[in-house]
Amino acid sequence: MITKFTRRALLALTAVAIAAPVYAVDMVTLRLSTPASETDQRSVALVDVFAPAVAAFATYEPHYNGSLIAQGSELESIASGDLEMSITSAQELAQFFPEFSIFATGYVHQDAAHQVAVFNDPLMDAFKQTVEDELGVKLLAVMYLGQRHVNLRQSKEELTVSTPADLAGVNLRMPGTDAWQFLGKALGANPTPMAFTEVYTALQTGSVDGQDNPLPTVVDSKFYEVTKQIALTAHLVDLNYIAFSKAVWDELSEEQQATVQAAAEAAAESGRVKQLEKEESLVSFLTEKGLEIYTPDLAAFRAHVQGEYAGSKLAASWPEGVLDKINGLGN
Ligand code: KDO
Repeated sequence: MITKFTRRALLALTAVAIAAPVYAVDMVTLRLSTPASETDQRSVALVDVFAPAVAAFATYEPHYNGSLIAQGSELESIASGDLEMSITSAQELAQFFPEFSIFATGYVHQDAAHQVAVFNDPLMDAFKQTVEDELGVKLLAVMYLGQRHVNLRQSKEELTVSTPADLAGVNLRMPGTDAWQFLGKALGANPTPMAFTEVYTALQTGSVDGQDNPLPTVVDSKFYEVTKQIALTAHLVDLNYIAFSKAVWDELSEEQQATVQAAAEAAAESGRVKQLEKEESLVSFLTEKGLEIYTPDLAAFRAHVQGEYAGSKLAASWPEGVLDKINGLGN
């Protein structure tokens, strides 16, 4: 089911991309747009692992910090033939296909390995096929972003986060799609939609009270300079998908397609390993920077978040039985 964009509009976009290929057959340029920085582990993995693997027939051209396409518009750009790649999220896909919100739901994915098992399981086939058929986008591999936690400007003395009730009235920046905003409310906060590239300044000036992201992002984007505490809510084991233009894919030989697929999987694996290492080591780095880091009442957060999703409009879009299958792939 498509919500924000009509099926006809999507087909028109993908028709343009298919009818007007602008790529040389022997050498293609693969522009990737992401709000992430150049030093984010996903960006690094794509440059270090993906780019050299496809170099015989493709020039990889990344654009960081949302400098080419604004966060959230990348999928439309791929569909219309204006972009070849992005690191997209389930939340962004849910704007087109609400059933993707299942992968953006709090406390569903358990860890990085669970994400991979889910992505490679036959349960994903219908999801991937819909995106390919209706948006002209191939989802090649799943990238690990990490466990998202609540990161606030207030000190722990000013506000200690034990349960969702403690986040009442807290102006928490979340990315600007429905699935993200729902998660922010489910956490008990007052979510404020905002592009990633604006978060540092918003924290600095106090136009928001906090943000949620994994520890490697807090460090990479220097949010620790403008915040005082992190409550380790682990409310979302967050993922991104390597999104690739189907129109470009169809220009490639079978051998080149296999190379692109393998390169994407290898980059995702490399980024995952490094991101997991960073998550392990960064608590001490952030503590040294003066942040108070502590674990709230996780059972209370989990129960509250799961209660908010149960019976929600989002949950109504999830295909029958998929949540059970996802849970069955976990520990
Ligand atoms: C963010 O905007 O908070 C977020 O973490 C959402 C992710 O889906 C991803 O887009 C990420 O930003 C960017 O890649 C920047 O790291």
